[in-house]
Amino acid sequence: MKTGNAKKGLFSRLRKTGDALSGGLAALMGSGQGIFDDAVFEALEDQLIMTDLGVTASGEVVAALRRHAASKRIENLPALKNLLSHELAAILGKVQRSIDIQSQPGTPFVILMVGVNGVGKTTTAAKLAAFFQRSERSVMLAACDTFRAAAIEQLQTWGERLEIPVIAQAHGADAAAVAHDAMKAAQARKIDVLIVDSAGRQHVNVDLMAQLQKIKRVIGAVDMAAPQETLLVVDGGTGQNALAQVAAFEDAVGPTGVCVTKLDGTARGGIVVALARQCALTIPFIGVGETLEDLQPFDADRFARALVGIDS
Ligand SMILES: Nc1nc2c(ncn2[C@@H]2O[C@H](COP(=O)(O)OP(=O)(O)OP(=O)(O)O)[C@@H](O)[C@H]2O)c(=O)[nH]1
Ligand SMILES: [Mg+2]
Repeated sequence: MKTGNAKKGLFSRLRKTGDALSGGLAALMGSGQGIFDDAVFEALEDQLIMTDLGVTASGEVVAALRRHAASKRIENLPALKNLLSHELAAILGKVQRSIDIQSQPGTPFVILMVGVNGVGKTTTAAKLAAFFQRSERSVMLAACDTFRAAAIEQLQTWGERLEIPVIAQAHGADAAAVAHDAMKAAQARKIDVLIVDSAGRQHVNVDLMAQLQKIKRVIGAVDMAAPQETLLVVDGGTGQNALAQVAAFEDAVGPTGVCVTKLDGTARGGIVVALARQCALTIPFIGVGETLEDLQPFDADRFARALVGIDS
């Protein structure tokens, strides 16, 4: 993916949130004529909460803007957007992290995908495979969702499109046994990156967590250092429930990072700020569409600008 396109892409992909915030800000500027009184600040805080930024982060951001406005007049809409994006970027910067693939021949870098049902685990696994392929890494997929009937075929279809091997067993097989097979196969074939898909159920489902723990144990038994990453996938449109999902998975399987998907389909992209503010986990990638190219390494500054509707 070319960087220039990616830059343009993010603004248009986050357009729903960008338009929502930017429209709200324009209305505020109109009403306050650049003079920000309490009523305008309160309205701004409401706008931020509406995009799912969360009450805490919205309050902090508005407090910072208040401090700024006290010392300097905010002249126009671009100035307000700039200030706001700057404040958001300060929060988001803390969770930006790129995944550094360190692998030796015969010791694959293992990424385990986890998350509740329907959030985009399998699609994100395929997008990640394409991402690492673009940097000349050999990739293998493991179909450890043996729970949902069509899950194995879904991953195999991605594997065919990407021309990468998919290790699978029959529907209903022990997911941990598939993980074990995949580890052995990836080692034998000297694969750089093994991406392990898993089944999704609700985060309160005890069986799901037990199965994920078993998958992790089996992977770790083959290579103590693996899985190097356990990525929790959350749907950006789920709202504040995403925070509950993070808490449940943190307790059960200790994710190393969060991938927030479907940010193209929601006007509530502020959830990423809420996650950044309230969770200890980093955000290496975001999903902004259904195709293989629609996965982007998370860039705090660019994301903050797109969120407030700045096209840059
Ligand atoms: N618009 C949009 N759709 C996405 C994105 N990521 C995934 N999807 C779609 O979301 C739907 C579910 O994706 P899956 O990858 O099957 O989700 P999953 O978590 O593996 O689902 P289960 O295996 O049933 O738990 C599919 O239709 C995907 O195309 C995204 O970033 N944007
Ligand atoms: Mg799936």
